[in-house]
Amino acid sequence: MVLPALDEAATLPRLLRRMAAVAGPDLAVVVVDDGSGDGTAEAALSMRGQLPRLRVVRHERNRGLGAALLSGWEAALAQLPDDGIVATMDADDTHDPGVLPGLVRLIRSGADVAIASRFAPGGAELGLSAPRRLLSFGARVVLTALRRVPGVRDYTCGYRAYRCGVLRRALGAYGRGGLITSPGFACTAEVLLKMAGLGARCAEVPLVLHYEQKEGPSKMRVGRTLLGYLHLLRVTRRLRPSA
Ligand SMILES: Nc1nc2c(ncn2[C@@H]2O[C@H](COP(=O)(O)OP(=O)(O)O)[C@@H](O)[C@H]2O)c(=O)[nH]1
Ligand SMILES: [Mg+2]
Repeated sequence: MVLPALDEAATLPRLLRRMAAVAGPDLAVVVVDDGSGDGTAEAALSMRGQLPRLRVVRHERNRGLGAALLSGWEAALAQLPDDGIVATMDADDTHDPGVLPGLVRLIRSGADVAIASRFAPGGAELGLSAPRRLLSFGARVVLTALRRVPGVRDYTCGYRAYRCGVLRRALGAYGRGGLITSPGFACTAEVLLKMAGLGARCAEVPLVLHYEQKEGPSKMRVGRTLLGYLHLLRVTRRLRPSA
């Protein structure tokens, strides 16, 4: 489990407790503290009693979500075989750890990327502002029209599981600096499109996003993420997901 975290000390212990209840104490967790100023790393480490295989990777300065994901994946992949599974989710306790077993089942039954999807039948977004709903819906419509990936409705949710071998192959094919080039949260969609372009099979389970549980401010910068989507459309012009 890889958790990118920027100033999430208030929510991380609660999320990690819920995660341990679902997955058990053997779950390996990598928290990437991306230059937080609120004791995020210490808050995570305080949960090692319940999750002994929890580690923290620290960035001295804030480097952004994409760099945090890459650091977390490298740390996780170093200890996992190709048929292992790496999952990612937000650290703000709006993603239900109860969805995790469904993601793992999808990978075990043949998917390379399993997506917790707000747009799959049974999924929903609760408590999200109108502009934010518009942004995720807009990204869905535009990417479905221009960069459709079979099996995918939700291109931008960060809650996913990846088959390790396929993630490793994507990192090898693009390099660390090439897999993620989009600024802001567009990196989530970029990874998906690039992995699909290498032939990764994608599948979804429904996610009810509990944004009404969000305590602090969102870390998403809307302008930066919009620019990120434009950049993404440019860099994925030649990608052809195989069906
Ligand atoms: N490592 C890292 N994580 C970030 C950064 N920005 C956001 N995050 C994390 O990425 C996840 C998504 O951010 P969040 O505020 O939940 O976005 P929202 O739920 O879409 O409003 C959370 O776990 C954040 O802590 C960043 O610059 N670096
Ligand atoms: Mg979130």
